[in-house]
Amino acid sequence: MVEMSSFGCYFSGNNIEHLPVNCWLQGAELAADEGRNAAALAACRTLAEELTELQFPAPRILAFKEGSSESRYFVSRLIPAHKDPPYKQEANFHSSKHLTTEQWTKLKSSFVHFDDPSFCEWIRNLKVVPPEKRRSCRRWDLNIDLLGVIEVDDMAGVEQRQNKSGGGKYFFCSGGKKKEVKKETGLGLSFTKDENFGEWYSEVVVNGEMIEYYDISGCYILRPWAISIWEIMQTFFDAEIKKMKVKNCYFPLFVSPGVLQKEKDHIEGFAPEVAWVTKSGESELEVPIAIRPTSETVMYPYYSKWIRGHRDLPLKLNQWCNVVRWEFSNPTPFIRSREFLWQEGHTAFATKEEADTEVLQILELYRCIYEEFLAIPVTKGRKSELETFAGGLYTTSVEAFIPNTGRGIQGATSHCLGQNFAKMFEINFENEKGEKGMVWQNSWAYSTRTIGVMVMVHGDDKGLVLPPKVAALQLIVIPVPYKDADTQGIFDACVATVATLSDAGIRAEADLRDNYSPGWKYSNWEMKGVPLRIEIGPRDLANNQVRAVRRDNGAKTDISRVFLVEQVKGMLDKIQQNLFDVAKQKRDACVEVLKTWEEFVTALGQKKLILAPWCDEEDVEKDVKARTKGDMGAAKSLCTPFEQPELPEGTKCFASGKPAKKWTYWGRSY
Ligand code: 87F
Repeated sequence: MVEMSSFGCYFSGNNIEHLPVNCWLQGAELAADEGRNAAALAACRTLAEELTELQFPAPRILAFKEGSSESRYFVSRLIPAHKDPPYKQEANFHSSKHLTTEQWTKLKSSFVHFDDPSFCEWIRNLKVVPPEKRRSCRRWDLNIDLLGVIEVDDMAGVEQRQNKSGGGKYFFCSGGKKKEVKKETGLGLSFTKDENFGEWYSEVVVNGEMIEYYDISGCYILRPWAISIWEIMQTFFDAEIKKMKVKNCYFPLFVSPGVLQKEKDHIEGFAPEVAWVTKSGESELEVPIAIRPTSETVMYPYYSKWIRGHRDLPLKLNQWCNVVRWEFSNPTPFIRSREFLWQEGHTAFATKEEADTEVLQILELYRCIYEEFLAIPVTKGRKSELETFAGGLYTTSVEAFIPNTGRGIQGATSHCLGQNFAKMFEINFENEKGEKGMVWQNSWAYSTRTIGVMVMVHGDDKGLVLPPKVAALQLIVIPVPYKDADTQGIFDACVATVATLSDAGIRAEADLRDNYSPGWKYSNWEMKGVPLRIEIGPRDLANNQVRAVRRDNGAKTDISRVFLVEQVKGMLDKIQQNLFDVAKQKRDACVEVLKTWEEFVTALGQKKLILAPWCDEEDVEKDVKARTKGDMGAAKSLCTPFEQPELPEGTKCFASGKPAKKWTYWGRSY
C-alpha cells in the first residue's frame, strides 16, 4: 500500500513541516504476507525510529490494518485537505501542483463535503502541547507519530482508490468524533511568532518558499526566493570590496589533514566540527580529506608562496563559497546549518595600521548590509578575549538581537589575525630597505545567516516580511475582477502597471493566474513577504488608479496611475525605513543597562539585552558562563560596543566587583 518511493518522497517533502505528525498507513497483516510490504514496513519503522531518535519522550508509532475504519479515516484526510486553502493543499500535496484546472475541478467534484476538520486540522488536534523548551531540531518535535503516507500522484491513482473504497466516492466521513478546530492564525501559518517562535520560524521559512528541508539533518535547500536575497547583498558587497581592490578567487573545497592542523591553536576547539571524506566508492582513502570549515589553512600556504617582497603587498583576496561545519546542536535554517554560503576575505599587509584600517572598513560594510539592506539594527564592537577567534589578534563584529527569544546573534565578523598565521605559514616579505618582516593579516566573513536574522526580526504571523532593498519582488500586482466587470481591461491595466514600474527599475510582477482567487493571492504574497501589493479592480480601472497595500503595516492607499512611479518609490522607501525603525525600537526596548549581579540575573530571565560595566577579565566571563548555565544556554559577552557610554570613576564590574574597564553587551545568544 505504501510504496517506499512515495514514502521517502513524502517524508522529506514539506508536508512534515505543516503537520505535527507524519503518518504511516500499512496493513500489518498484508505486510506479513507479502515480502515487498514486509520490507517496506521494516524500512518505514527503521526510518521512523532513526528520525525520531532524538525525540523525548519517544513517539508513539501507530499501525493500522489496511482497510480498517481507522485507516480509512486517515486516508480520507490525506487527500488535498478539503478545508485547507489551495496554497496549503499545494504545499502538503505536491502533486496537486501539477494538476490541470480541469483535473483539479474533477477531483474537487468528487469531494463529499462534510464539516469534519481537514486532515491538517485534525492531526493538529491530536497534539499534546508542543514542547516549548525542547532544544532539539524542531523537525522532530512531533507529538505523536503516524508514519508513512499515501501520495496522490495522479488522477488515475485517485480513481483507483475511489473504486477501492467501494462507493465510487473516495472521500467519506468515517463517523469519527468531531474534533475541535484549532484556531487558524491567518492563512497558512499554524503557529504565532509570540506563542511558539521556533515552530513559527520553521513554518515561515518553508511556507515563504525560502527553504526546503533536506534528508540530511542540518542541511537545507535554499530556494530561489532566498538565493535572490543573497545575490542582492552579494552584488552590493562584491562591488564595495572591489572598490577596495579586493580580488575574487576560488580555492578548493578539500583540505589535507597536515595543512588543516598546521595552526594548532586555531583548529583545536573546532576539530569536532570538521567533516572528513574517508572513502571513494567502496575503497577507503589512504589519507582522509577534510572539507573546508573556513579557508585560512587552505589559502595561507599559497600566500607564503606568492608574497616575496613589499611589492606583492597588500594581497587582498576574497572568495564566495560554501563551508561545512558538522554542528551537533540544534540546527536551524540559515542560523545554524551544517553547510552554508558565505564570503571569506583574507588579506595580508605590510603594516598593522593598514590591517587595522581594513578591519573597520569591512565592519562598516557589514553594518550597511544589516542596517541599510536588511533593515536590522546592529551594534559594532569588539569581542572579548574568550570570544576572539583563536589564532587571531582581535575580533570585531556586528551584533544583532532577536527580541522574541531574547538572544543576541553575531551578524558578521572582521578579524585582525596579527602575525600568528604569518608565523605558522611563513608568510614573509622584504621591505624597501631589504629588511625581512612578517605580514599582518585579516580575515572577514558574513554568511547566509543574515537571511535568517532578517526572517526572525521582521517576519510576522502572516509570514515573511522582506525589506524592499533585498526583495526579489518589491511589488506584486493582483487583478481583482468581479463577475460583470471588464476583466480583460483589468488584466491589461495590471500588465501595463508592471511595465511602467519595471521600466522605472522597480522589481514588479503581476499575478495573473486564473485558478486562484484574489484573496488567496493576497495571502500567498503576504506569506512570501512582498513589500507592496497593488490591487486593480473595476473601481480602480474606472478611476485610473490602483490600490497599494503595504506588507509591513497593512496600510492601504489609492494611487493615481499618473503618479504611480514616484508614489511607489516613496512607499518602498518608507517601508524600508519603517522596518528599520520598528526593529530598532523593539531592540532598544529590550536593552537593560545595569550594574549588579542580581539585576543581571533578573534581566537575563526577562530576555533582555544587557549592557553592563565589566572588568574585562577572561576568568570572570568564564565564571558568568558557569553561573548562568542551564536549559536555555549560558549567558556570554556579545561585544564591547565601540560607542561607549560614559563610565564614571569607581564603577564596579557587575560580575566580579572589581573596577570596571568598559561597558559590554551580555546575553544568551545563537
Ligand atoms: C569550525 C571548524 C574548523 C569557525 C570552525 O570568522 C575551523 C573553524 O576556524 C574556524 N569554525 N572557525 C573560525 C573562522 C574564522 C574566520 N575565518 C575566515 C572568520 C571569518 C572568515
